[in-house]
Amino acid sequence: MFMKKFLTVIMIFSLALLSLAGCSSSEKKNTDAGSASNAQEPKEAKVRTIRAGIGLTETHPEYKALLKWKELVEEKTKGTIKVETFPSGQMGDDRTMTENLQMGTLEVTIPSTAPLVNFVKDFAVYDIPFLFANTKVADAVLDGPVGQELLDKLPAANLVGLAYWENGFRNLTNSKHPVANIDDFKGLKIRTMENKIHLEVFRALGSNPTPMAFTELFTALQQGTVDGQENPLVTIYNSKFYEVQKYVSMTNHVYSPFVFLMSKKFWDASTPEEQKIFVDAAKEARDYERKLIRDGNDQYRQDLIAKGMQFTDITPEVHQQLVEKSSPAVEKFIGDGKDKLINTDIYNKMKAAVKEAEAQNK
Ligand code: KDG
Repeated sequence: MFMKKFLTVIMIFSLALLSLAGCSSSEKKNTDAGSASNAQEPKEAKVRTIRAGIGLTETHPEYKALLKWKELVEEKTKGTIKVETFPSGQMGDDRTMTENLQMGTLEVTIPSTAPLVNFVKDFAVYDIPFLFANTKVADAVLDGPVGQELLDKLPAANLVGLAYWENGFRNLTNSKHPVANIDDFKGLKIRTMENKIHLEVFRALGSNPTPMAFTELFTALQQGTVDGQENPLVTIYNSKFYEVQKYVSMTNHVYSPFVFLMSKKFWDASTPEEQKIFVDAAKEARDYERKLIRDGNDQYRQDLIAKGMQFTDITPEVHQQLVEKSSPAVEKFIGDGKDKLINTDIYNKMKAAVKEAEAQNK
């Protein structure tokens, strides 16, 4: 009896020992990274997905450059990050997509700076009409310290700005009549981006502006809810506004930058190596995007004429009148009060940076 009990205890004890040994060897397999046994059974790396949405069409350089960014990121992260792209406002308008980035339900969007003012007001400094005389000045300022200082304000709003891309110099289109003089603005119903300065400037020019999301614009033009809108030629062409607009005026009234935005949630969950890959790729794709737009501008004009649009170039005298009419509209937004959009410090820094860039690009 005693012997039987003794043998049973020994058996249970040895079984327990055996199973313990088995368990520890399999545990070892999983934790011993780089061991020979592990090399035969590689642990699946977790693939993370970036969803990137923009408002413009698949044919627009903004989307082509986004595809380039995707290619660079997927290649450099060796497939551990996958990028899914959504053009033509499939994920909503600039404002909605930016809100979704803040909440972490979308990872990337590339809006104009104008609607971004509703999230970080300092971006309003880019809404000053005729701030940049040409793209050389724009590039120098945007890619320089002042541009970076503004990007550095984004994380406080749960957003991360990787680089500035180009939307471009904006020009007025409408369906009513050629706009060659200030008087021609009178009474025109113009869609503007959702931005207080743009609204005020178009009011000061005598038109009747309405803020509206880009995703609603084509239908609004088609149905005559508005008579006109303003965008760079590249957008007027790729968004087929020539189907619903007749006249283009080369007002070049404001240079519109895009900001390549990433949700802070995704950024914070990425390694420093991945973060560097995101930024480097955003800069490489930026150069590609700017080149596509700039090389294409003359052709867009020809193509829009071929589609039946009538162009009006603005004389230096009318340009001067546009500057004079729009300045007081902007001035009321400059200052240090709570109701102001452009604080004196940013304004002064911007003016100094523009001056320096102009001197260097003479
Ligand atoms: O993808 C960017 C567009 O959504 C938008 O910013 C285009 O300039 C634009 C506008 O007029 O809304």
